Amino acid sequence: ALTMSAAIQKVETLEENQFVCVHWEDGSESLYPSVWLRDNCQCPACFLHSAKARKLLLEDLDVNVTAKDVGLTENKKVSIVWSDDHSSEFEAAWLKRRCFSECARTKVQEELFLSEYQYWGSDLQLPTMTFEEVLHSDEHAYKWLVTLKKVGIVLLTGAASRQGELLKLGQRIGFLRLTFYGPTWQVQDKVDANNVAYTTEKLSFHTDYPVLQFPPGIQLLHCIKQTPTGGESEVVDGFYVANKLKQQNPQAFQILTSTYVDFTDIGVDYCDFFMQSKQRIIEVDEKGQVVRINLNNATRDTIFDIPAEKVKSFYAALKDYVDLLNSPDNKYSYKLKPGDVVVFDNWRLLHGRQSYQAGTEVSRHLEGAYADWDVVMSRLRILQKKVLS
Ligand code: AKG
Repeated sequence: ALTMSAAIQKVETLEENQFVCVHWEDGSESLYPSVWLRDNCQCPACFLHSAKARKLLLEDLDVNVTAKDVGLTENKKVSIVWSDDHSSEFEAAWLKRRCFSECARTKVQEELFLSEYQYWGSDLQLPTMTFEEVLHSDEHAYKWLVTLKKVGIVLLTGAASRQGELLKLGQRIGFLRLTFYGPTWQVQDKVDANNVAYTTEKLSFHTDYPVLQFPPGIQLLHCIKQTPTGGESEVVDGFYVANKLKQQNPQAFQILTSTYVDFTDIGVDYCDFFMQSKQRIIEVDEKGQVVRINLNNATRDTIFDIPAEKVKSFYAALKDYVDLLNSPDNKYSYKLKPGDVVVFDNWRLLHGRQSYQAGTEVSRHLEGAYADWDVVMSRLRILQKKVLS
C-alpha cells in the first residue's frame, strides 16, 4: 500500500537529542536522526509544497542541530523545537513511511522501483494483452507496465497493420525516446542499409544501441507485415543468464563485468551521426547486481582499448556468455503476426531474429521505437497510485 496507517503513542529524544524516537501504538519504534528531520522540515519556509520540493538550503542547515524539545500535538503530530530555534511538525504517516529500519526501507524501495525480477528461460509464458485495453484501461495499463518491469516482455495484440500505432503507446506512457534512427524506425530490407537490422540477414542475440552511453530502456516492435518463411523472433533473459554465467564461470563473468568495450555507429538517418561509447557487456552496480546488458556484435568497434595480452581471454569470456544465451533451455522463440506489438526491457533482454528471403517487394515490415525506463516508471507509479488506492 502507498500509505500506511500509523498512530503514535509517545515521542522522545535519545543520545543527547541527536535522535528522535517515535513509539508506535503497535509497540514498534522508529529512530530518526535530528539532522535529517531538521533538513526535512515541512513548514512553508523550509518546503515548497506546490513543487513538493525542499526550499531549505544546505548552507542554512547545521549538521549538529539537535531537538531541544519534542512533543505530540492534539492531532498526534510530532512537534519539535530545534537548537537553531526553528520549530517543525511531522505527520505520523509521513514519518512511518520514512522509517530508517532496514525492513521498512526495503519495502518502500521495492514499491518505488519494483526491482524484484521474475527470471525465465525457454519456459516463458509470454505475457499477452490487447493493444486496445492498455490504451483505454488504467488497470490494464498498470498490469502491462508492472509485467514489463518484472518479466521484461509483454506482447500486445490487435494493433492496426499500419505505421503510427507505436505513437499511441508513446502517448500512453508520456513520450518516446528520439534517437538518430528517428522518432520511430522501419525495420525492413533496405538498399544500402545503414543498420544490419535493415537487411534480411539473421540477427543474433543483441541489445539495441549500446553505442548510446545511456541505451534506451525499452524497445517496442510493431509487426505491420510478416514474411511466410523465416523472420521468427527470439528473446533471452540476459540477467538470468548472466547470473548463471557467474555461477558456472566466475572468471568469464569477472571479465565481462570489468572490461570496457568500444562501440561505434557512423552514418545518416534522422540526421548524420558519429557515435562512440564504452560499455561493459554485463553492467553491475556497486553491490555486484546485474543492471544492464550492453551487447551488439554489429556495432562493437574494431578499435579495442585494452592491452593486447587481454584480448583473447575477453573473446573466450564473451563466447561463453553467448553460448549460454543460445542454449535451448534459456531462449524463447515466437513469430510476430501483423498487428502484434512486442514491448521489452532492452537493458535486460537480448533479442534476435531468423533470416528471411529477400524479394523484389517488401515482404516483412516492423515499425520500432524506444522509450526510457525513467518515463515508463513514472507512468507506472502514477497508475499504481490511481489503480491501487
Ligand atoms: C532490431 O531492430 O533491433 C531488431 O532486432 C529487429 C528484429 C526483427 O527484425 O525481428
